[in-house]
This record gives sequence, C-alpha cells and structure tokens, in this order.
Amino acid sequence: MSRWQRLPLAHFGVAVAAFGVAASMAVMQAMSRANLSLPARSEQIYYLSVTAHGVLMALVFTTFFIMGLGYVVARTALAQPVPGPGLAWISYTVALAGTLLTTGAILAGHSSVLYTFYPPLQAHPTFYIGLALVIVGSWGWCAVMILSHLSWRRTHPQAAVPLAMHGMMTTVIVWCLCTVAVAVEVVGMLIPWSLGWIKTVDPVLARTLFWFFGHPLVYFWLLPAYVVWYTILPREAGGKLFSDSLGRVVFVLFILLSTPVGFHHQFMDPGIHAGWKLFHTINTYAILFPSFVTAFTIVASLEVAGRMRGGQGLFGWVAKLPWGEPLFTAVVLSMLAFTLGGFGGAINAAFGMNAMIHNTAWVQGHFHLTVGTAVALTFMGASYWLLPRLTGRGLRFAAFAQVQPWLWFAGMMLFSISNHITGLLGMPRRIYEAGYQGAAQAATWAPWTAISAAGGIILFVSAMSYVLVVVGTVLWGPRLAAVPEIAYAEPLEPPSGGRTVWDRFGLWTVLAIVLIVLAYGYPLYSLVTMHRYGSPGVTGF
Ligand code: HEM
Ligand SMILES: [Cu+2]
Repeated sequence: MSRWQRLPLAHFGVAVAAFGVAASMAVMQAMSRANLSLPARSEQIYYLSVTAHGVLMALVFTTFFIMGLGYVVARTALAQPVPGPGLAWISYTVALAGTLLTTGAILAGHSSVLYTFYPPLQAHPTFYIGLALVIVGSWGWCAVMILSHLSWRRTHPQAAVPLAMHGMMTTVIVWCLCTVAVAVEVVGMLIPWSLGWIKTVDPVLARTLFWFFGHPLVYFWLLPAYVVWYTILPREAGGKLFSDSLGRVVFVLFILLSTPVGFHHQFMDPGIHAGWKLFHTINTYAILFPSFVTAFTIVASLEVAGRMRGGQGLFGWVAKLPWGEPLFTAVVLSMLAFTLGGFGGAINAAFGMNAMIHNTAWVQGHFHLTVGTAVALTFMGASYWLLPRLTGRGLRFAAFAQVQPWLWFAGMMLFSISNHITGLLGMPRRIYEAGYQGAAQAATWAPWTAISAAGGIILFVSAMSYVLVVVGTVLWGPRLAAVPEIAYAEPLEPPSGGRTVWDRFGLWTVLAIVLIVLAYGYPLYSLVTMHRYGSPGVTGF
C-alpha cells in the first residue's frame, strides 16, 4: 500500500468502529421498546444508549466516512496528491480526540442528553468540548479539500471540475455554512453554561441554532451518497451516467437550499412567527426538486447500463443489472429506501401533518430510512468497493457482503414500517418502554413494537456481517495480483466545453449566504433581543 491510502483508511477505521458499537446498542433499544426483558434494562441505560447510538451513528460514523471518502475523491478524481497532509492528519487527530471525549462523557453516565443535546438537558462539559473538537477537526478537512480544489483549478483554469469532486465541494460548502451555527451554540452557550460560567441559556435560541445546523447536516450526509450514486454506481452497473450537467445542477441547488429550511424542525416551537415557518416550508418543498432530478438521472443511468448489457424491451434491462455485486445492490436498495423516506419527508414538511407525527415513533421510522439506510447502506456498499482498491486485498467473507445489503433492507422495512405505524397510533419516540404502564392506548402498539424488534435483530446481524467483512478484508484479505483502479463513471454525452457557471462555487456560496440571511436574520435577531418576563433569556441582553 502506498502512503496516501493510509489517511482515508484511518478515517474509515473510526467510522466502522463507531458503527459497530452503535449498532450493538441499537438492537437493545429496539428490544427494550418492545418490552423484552434484557439484562440491566433501566431508564438510565436506555437514554445513555440512545445518546451514544445517535451521536456515534449520526455524527461520528457519517462524518469520518465522509472525510475519508473526500480524501479518496480529491486524490483520485483530481489525479493529484492531496495538499497539506500534515493538516489532514492533525485534523483527524483532533476529531478523533473529540469523539473519544464525547463518547467517554456519555458512557460515564452524566451526559444522556440525546444527539440533539437540547437545553435545559445538560451534559458534562467534556461532552460539548468533544463535539466542538469534532467540528474543528472537520473544518481542517474542509480546508484540505478546498486547497485541493484550488491547486487543481490553478493548473486547469478552464476545465470543468470532475463531477465527483464537484459533489464533494458542495458537501464542504454546505458543512462550512451550517457548522457556524452549531459552533456558536456549543461554544457560546452550552460550554459556558455547563461549566457554570453563565447561569441560563435560552432553549428556543439553542434549538434554532441547532436546526440551522441540523437540517443541512442531513445534506452533509446525503451529498457524498449522491456522489457514489452519480459517479460510481453507473460505471459499476456497466453503463454511463445519463447526464453530467444535471448532476452539477443538483449539487448546486443543495448549496442554495440546504440551510434556509431549519424551521421545519421547529413547527411546534413557540417564539418563531408562523410566517417564517411558512417561508422555510416553501424552501423545503423546493429542495425536494433536486432529489426528484436525482431519482430520474440515476434510474435513467441504470437503464443505460441494462441496455448496454443487452437488456431488451420495457423492463428487460432490469434483469441484466449486476444484482450479485455488493456495491450495486447496496446502492439500489438505498435508493429504494430513500424513495419511501421521501414520501414520509413530504408529510413531515407539511405543517398540519407534522402536528400529527411530531415526536412520535414515525420520526425514527423516517430517519432510519433516510440517513439510516439511504446514506448508511450506500456507505457500506461503497466500503466493499473501496477496500480492495485502497488495501490491495480482495474482500474476505465476500458471501456476507452479498447478503448483507438485502438483510439490511429487510430488517429496515420491518423496523421502519412498524415505527411509522406506531407513530400514527400515537406512540412517542425516545421512550424506554412502550407499555406505558398498561395504558389502554399502548395495547395497540404491542404487535408493531415486536415487529420492530425483529427488524432490529435482523439489522444487527446485517451490521455485524458488514463489520466482519471490513475487518476480515483489512486483516486477512487475499493480496490481489491486479488491484482494480478507482475510476468514475463517464457521462453518456461528453460534457460540452469546459468550466460553466455550475462550477463557480464562490458565486453559489454568496447566494446561499444571502438566502440564509433572509431566512434566519430577522428571526435570530428577534430571539436574541426578545424581552422575557421572569426568565433572563440570553445573558447580556
Ligand atoms: C443497526 C441498525 C439500527 C437499529 C436497530 C436502530 C434502532 C434505533 C432505535 C430503537 C432508536 C431509539 C428510538 C427512540 O427511542 O426514540 C434509534 C435512534 C436513532 N438512530 Fe438508530 N438504529 C439503527 C441504525 C442507525 C443508523 C445506521 C443511523 C444513522 C447513520 C441511526 C441513527 C439514529 C439516530 C440519529 C437516532 C436518534 C437518537 C435520538 O433520538 O436522540 N440508526 N435507533
Ligand atoms: Cu430537516
């Protein structure tokens, strides 16, 4: 293995470790909610576990995987060394130290604040300090990615940046814009408060800053998955990308629309005028559009692949696709789950229907389809593709890699559909036992929570199969005589000309900032200056 592969592999190592631990906790959670007796089952353990699971899955597994993938793309799509390897390794170390601090704080038992860490729930200062370090580390990654792009641009002033790097750059921009808000929340409010330096914090302001970050966070997860869908999947399916320019338009729309939508998580919060919630709702429906375009482009690319493989007729091409390839099945099943998640998302985004499902098990059913499957299963599929290319070793226990995506999909259908149903039946999310001490309402939930627990067990088997293949490949994978190359899909039509307006990241970033100021400027100003009776709100105002 030459040297550059170590950096992404080190990132994937942390990601897979976090995933393995979080998946082991998840199966206990799913069983606990079905009232199955487990050793040491208690409220305290449940909330500790859900906090660790949420943080390790949603913040650590994703972020480290994305950073690793970013380095792979910067190195291979741009065909040049990644500049600033020192900075990259320091950033990795800082983010890893932060992860250990935060995880330690949770496991020590005094930081069960869930991954949204809403005040007035208060964690130990090391929980917040660790999170701040993870963010600082990720900013270092952003800097290296931006430097990579700039140095490539200097030698290719008129060329269109390769689509994979285009997608990673939009990921970087979305992340830089949104992490500012969570940094202000954590460093300006929660750390001083947890240390006792300030007496109070304003929960509505904290939640607003959190969701300023929290919605774009989902695109930070999703865009790298889209990079895999657009630039790796079509080639692995044996075909070509249906349209390169549509991909660029999609990525740019995410720069613009990822952030000014956060109030759709705060429909039920007081202190924010309904007019602002409406504005964010309109933007939310606008951001469904690039995902529709993606569904069209990727399915069209798959049809191209099926026909290039000799498929005939209206649907004959489907059978010709490489259903035995783990990357292919993982990504296609991810997309299927995302379609279902998208239906649910459109419901969540509508004020009236949101009132029906808010804080119910529906919500956890929803995001396990989106981040828990569309993103996570894509990353698992991408691991099967990347590992031989990065380590020079063939997949170990390859049969597990083949069945694992199917198991994940089956388990997730049981888990997610049952949670959507119990949500509609009124079961809250984030509860330790769904029996509700024998309440009549809870009796209707029981068959569904049992199905959800069965789904959880299948998911656990799938998760462990993934970990087994990854660890087995790295340690005992057979050395490959010819290491397959990391190559990206070609578009069906060669892109006409060079650099276009879709490559002007500076312009789109400025426009995104304008939209953010429009969507958040006044609401934040009014929250900060609002006079509160009997509650001091933000210290100093
Ligand atoms: C191994 C399969 C998985 C199972 C069985 C599972 C199960 C669960 C359960 C039972 C909960 C607690 C729900 C509650 O009480 O409200 C939960 C929460 C959560 N899960 Fe998973 N999960 C799995 C995988 C994932 C993945 C892959 C992700 C993301 C990459 C993820 C992200 C989350 C998040 C963000 C929460 C919310 C925590 C909170 O409410 O603070 N999960 N999961
Ligand atoms: Cu959202």
